[in-house]
Amino acid sequence: MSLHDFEKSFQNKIDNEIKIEPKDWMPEAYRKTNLRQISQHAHSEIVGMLPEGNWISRAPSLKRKVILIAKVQDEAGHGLYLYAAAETLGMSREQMIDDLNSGKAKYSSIFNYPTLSWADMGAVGWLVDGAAILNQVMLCRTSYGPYARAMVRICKEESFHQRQGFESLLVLSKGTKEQRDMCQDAINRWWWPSLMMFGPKDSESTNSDQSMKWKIKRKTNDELRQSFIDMIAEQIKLLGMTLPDPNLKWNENRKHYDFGEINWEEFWSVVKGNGPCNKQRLVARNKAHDEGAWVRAAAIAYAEKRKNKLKIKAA
Ligand code: BYC
Repeated sequence: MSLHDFEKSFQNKIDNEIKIEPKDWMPEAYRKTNLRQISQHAHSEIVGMLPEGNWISRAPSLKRKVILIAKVQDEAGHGLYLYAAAETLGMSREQMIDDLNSGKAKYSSIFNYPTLSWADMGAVGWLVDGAAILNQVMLCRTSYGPYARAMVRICKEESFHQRQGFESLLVLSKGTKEQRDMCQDAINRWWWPSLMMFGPKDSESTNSDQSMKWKIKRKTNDELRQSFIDMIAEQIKLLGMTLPDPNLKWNENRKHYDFGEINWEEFWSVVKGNGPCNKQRLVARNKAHDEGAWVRAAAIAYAEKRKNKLKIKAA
């Protein structure tokens, strides 16, 4: 078969909703795009543990502490499923982690913002996990098999994360004036960065067109962002709080909420490494990696020992 035939049969599979599997032929650019997106996604889950981990020791009750620990552990699990999916595309986990720790690899802009109060745990759950899940429900149907299957498991946990975030804010919204103020302040600070999670506007999105043709993405950045705004603009009414956007208004013609301009300068500055916590996040990841060296060495030594034992048994 010629290269043209391979490409044709590959696109046919995509058009007919047949998943692409690791051993199937795929265009090099498809492999690279998936590797880029899945590894960035894995890094986001791992770095995403830091802003929430910050509050584990200060959770206001045992119940909240247990929930938060479980949630942070879930994020670690999501990172591991995703690294495993990315490894099927030919890059080692060590290389991916080196790229994260050296600052070469991207991860979601959202995790470069600080978590300043307890209400931030609710706002992260409701808004950040809420944005993540809209994107990830779409990714359950992505064309690359290992990524789609990882997403199914992740989405089950993520929807629980979002509900617990909302419930936590609901309690604060019915509390004292200080608690209500803290709730509103957290929403004010996390709203715009959450909208940036969906990526640049479609007109500025370099990867979207090709990723839509390959069904890596099924919806564009702007489509998902609009669904998120429509959902949150309704849910916030239940909290009795407001979103910090004077231009947020239901548009009867479009059947969607209109919203104000996102600060794209801020978004690109954060993506390029100049957000409020970029440096802090990389320092924390590098420290954890260095301090975990003995665990990796012990795991390798144990695996070797087991292998030798099995060899002796077989002989
Ligand atoms: N932050 O062409 P575009 C979670 C980059 S974590 C940083 O539209 P694409 C959770 C983009 O990489 C969930 N960079 O890109 C964990 C590209 O640069 P490169 C994280 C961004 O890939 C703990 C350039 O901008 N979710 O749930 O077609 C606690 C142009 O953009 C961002 C995922 O990772 C950003 N926000 O679309 C709580 C979902 N946006 O790579 C919660 C998987 C864009 O060409 N990823 N860039 O140098 C995706 O669905 C897509 O990658 C995106 C972007 C929609 C994010």
